[in-house]
Amino acid sequence: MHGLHNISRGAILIASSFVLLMNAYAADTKAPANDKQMIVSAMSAAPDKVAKGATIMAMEAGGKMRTLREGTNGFTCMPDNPATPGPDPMCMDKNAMEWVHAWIAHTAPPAGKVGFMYMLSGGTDASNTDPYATKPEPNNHWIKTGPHVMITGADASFYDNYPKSADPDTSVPYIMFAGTPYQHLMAPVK
Ligand SMILES: [Cu+2]
Repeated sequence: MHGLHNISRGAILIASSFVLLMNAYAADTKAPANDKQMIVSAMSAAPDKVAKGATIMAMEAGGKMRTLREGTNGFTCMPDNPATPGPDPMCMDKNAMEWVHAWIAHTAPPAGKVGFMYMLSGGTDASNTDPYATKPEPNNHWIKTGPHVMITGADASFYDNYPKSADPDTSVPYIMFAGTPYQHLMAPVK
């Protein structure tokens, strides 16, 4: 009787710590969004009229892109990436899209293709020094930037005009990922 009592107590303890573990997991993992939610998220990155004409694409596991809606104006909007802590939807022109593809694929961005990107939904956080960091670490200079636009793929001489500190003042223009193939201008709009 005693033995059985102990076993069931143990089972309850295991079950309740499992529930705690699952709650902790749920708390720092965003629920997967459906297509409609992803379109709303993606469109929040650009001014209304730009977002309305844009193609909407979502990144699937493994970096594969899926088209949620075809557009007409040459812009592509992508919803918040749930793998990163802050909201980071973005809307970009064709050259910036090629730049993003290069970044995801760890390849060199195409030369001579300056790109433009909106990230108007704000609250974006990222490592300012590691293009592939997904969460804050002791030495990866995790920073937050409000609503901003970005210039990608410009010549080094363009980026040399702006601060390249690892811990920049994000309320004024600065260079993210300075000194890497993915350095780009971050310019706040508010
Ligand atoms: Cu940005």
